[in-house]
Amino acid sequence: MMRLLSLLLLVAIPTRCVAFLPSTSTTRSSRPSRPLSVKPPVLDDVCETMGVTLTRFMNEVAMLNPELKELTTIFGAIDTACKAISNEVKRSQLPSSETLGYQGAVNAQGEDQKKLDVITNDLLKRALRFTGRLGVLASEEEDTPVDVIGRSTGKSGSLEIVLDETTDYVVCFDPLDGSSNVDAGIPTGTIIGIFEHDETCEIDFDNIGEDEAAEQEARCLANTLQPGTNLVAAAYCLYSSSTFLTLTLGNGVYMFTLDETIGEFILAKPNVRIPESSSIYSFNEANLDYWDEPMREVVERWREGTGRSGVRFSSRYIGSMVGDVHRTLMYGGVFGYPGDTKNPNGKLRLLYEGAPMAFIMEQAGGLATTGTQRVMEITPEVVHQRVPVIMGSKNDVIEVIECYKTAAAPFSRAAAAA
Ligand code: AFP
Repeated sequence: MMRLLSLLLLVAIPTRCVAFLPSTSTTRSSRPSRPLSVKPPVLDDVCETMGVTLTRFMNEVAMLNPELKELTTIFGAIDTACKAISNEVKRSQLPSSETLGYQGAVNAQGEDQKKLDVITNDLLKRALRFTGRLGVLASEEEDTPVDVIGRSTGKSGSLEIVLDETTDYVVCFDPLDGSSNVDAGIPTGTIIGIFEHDETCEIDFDNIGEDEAAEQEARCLANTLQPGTNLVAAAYCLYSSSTFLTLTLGNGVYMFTLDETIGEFILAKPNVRIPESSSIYSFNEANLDYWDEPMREVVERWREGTGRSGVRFSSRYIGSMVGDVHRTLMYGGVFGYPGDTKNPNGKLRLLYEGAPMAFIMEQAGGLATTGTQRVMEITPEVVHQRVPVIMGSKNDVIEVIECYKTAAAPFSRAAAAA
């Protein structure tokens, strides 16, 4: 019966979901070497109607915006990978499962890899590779970005790059964020950022010398090193009481929930908006003594109820970014991992944690800052670069930014780090 009802819901969906204004981007031949953002959309009334599958949603996007057709294929892969990862995470708790615990290796950041980190990284990589739409992908679990057609030699910085005609996108992801707590059944998530590929990146290995090839390889890998303002899409999957897939294409935030009876992501919350003010903060407060001074001040005020709103804040912290950001989007709040004296750039990674989540947060009406800079505007210098992150309800994040601005001595991250 449940299955029947769900199917009926699907056939009753509207014919139009999302329309974008005519875009100035992007046929493959005319696209400039640096990406243009997708234009803001025009939304039909029917877009507020729930019950659209992710596949249907993306088909509508592609129908109205033919230049985004290849993005549909990427989201097809993400859809499949998220369902598969969700199953892996759930089944990992069975006594017969052998997927919990450590792999016995460390990743590029020197962190112990969980077995599930490796499994989910391979899963997502395979799903994306076979779309034929990717040039380069970068993952938390890879030392350096990997091309999806050629093979990594396994040595950092020495990759065989082969880019073919259909390679349009660069995808950066953290396959299983929060995995250090996965054995305890804590919510985990996948975070994904999608950039357009720089089309000037073609390497003619047969006709150039080694030095020139190495130079061109470096330039190709730099495809991953783009600021968040160049993102064309971002998404996260949350593996929790339900499996959620939240995405933005630069035109608002859409939240899908997996209906397990039919195996489809169903649009549950179109046009998600985060409350403008809140009374919840979400930080690892054990680090408070080491934080940047302005950050400490604001949180102390919120704790005492002497902040701008005069309201005493509560604390909610899972220690798993996707879960914490998802709750922040739903209820309002401020999630952060600020810089501190031990780690001036905090803990989170810019390319596959900070920037994609900042994109989603901004598209939902929130803000994301380092305290002194908009997260979306930072150009990474290296793939695994860390970034201080404070994101969430607009008015509360503004309070943080202002405190950094008006700190007794003008706050300087370099000075704080010295
Ligand atoms: P893991 O993937 O190693 O569990 O790290 C999770 C994370 O990157 C992010 O999801 C959390 O917000 C943050 O680290 C938690 O860090 P602390 O354990 O230092 O609070």
